[in-house]
Amino acid sequence: MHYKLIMGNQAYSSWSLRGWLLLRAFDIEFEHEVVPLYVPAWAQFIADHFPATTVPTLLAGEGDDRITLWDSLAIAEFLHEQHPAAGIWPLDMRARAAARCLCAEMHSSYVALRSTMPMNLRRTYKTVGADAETRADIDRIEQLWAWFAANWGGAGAYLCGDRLSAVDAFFAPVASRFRTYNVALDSASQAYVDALLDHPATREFYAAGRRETWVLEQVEFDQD
Ligand SMILES: N[C@@H](CCC(=O)N[C@@H](CS)C(=O)NCC(=O)O)C(=O)O
Repeated sequence: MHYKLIMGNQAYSSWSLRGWLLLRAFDIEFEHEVVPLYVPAWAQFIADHFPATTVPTLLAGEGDDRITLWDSLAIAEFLHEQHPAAGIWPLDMRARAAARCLCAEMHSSYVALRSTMPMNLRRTYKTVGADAETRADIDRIEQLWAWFAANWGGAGAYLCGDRLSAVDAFFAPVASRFRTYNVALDSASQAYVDALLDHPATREFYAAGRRETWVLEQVEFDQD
C-alpha cells in the first residue's frame, strides 16, 4: 500500500514524531511532507484533506481507495493491521493490552506536562522547572514505565524489550521534553529516554527538525 505521512514542523510537532516512528522504525516505505503549523499552508492542508484537522495525518492507499487518518492511535492500529509481522504492537496478548493502555493514557492525559514543557527539539531550556502538576505527570509516567518494563521489558532498552514498539513511539516526544527541560529522572527512566532519543529513526527526525527555519515564537521562551 502507498503511504504518505503529513507532519507538522519536526522541530515542534510532538505528535508527528509518533507518526514518523510508527512507519520509519518498522521499515515501512512511505513518502512524507511537512506542513508548517499555523501558516497559510496549514489552512490549505485542512482544506485539502477533510476531515483531517491535525497532524500527523496518514494518507493510505491511492485513488478511490485512499483513506485519510488523522489520529496517531488510529494510525498505529491501521499500520498494525496492514503489517501484522512488523512488530508494531507486542506479540504477547497481555503486553499488547497493557501497551494500548499506556498509549491511550499518553494520548489523553498529562495536560500540565504538555502545556508547560512543549516539545522543541532545537532548544535546551535553562530556567523552566516542573511545577507540582507537571512533576505529578512526570512521576506517573516514570511509574508506568517501570511497571511495564518490569512485566514485559526483559533486558532490552525499550518497554517491550530490545525492539521499539508503538508504546515507545508514543513516549518518544515525552523523552524529548525530558531531555530538553533537563528533567530529573531515576536511572532506569533516564536510560530509557536515552535509548528512545538514540534510535536511528528518532535521530533522523531530529536532524530534519534542526534544519528547519520556521519559528513558533510561543515556544521559544526562556531565551538567554
Ligand atoms: N489526535 C491527534 C492530535 C494531534 C495533534 O494535536 N497535533 C497537533 C500538532 S503536534 C496539531 O495538529 N495541532 C494543530 C491544531 O490543533 O490546530 C493525534 O493523535 O495525532
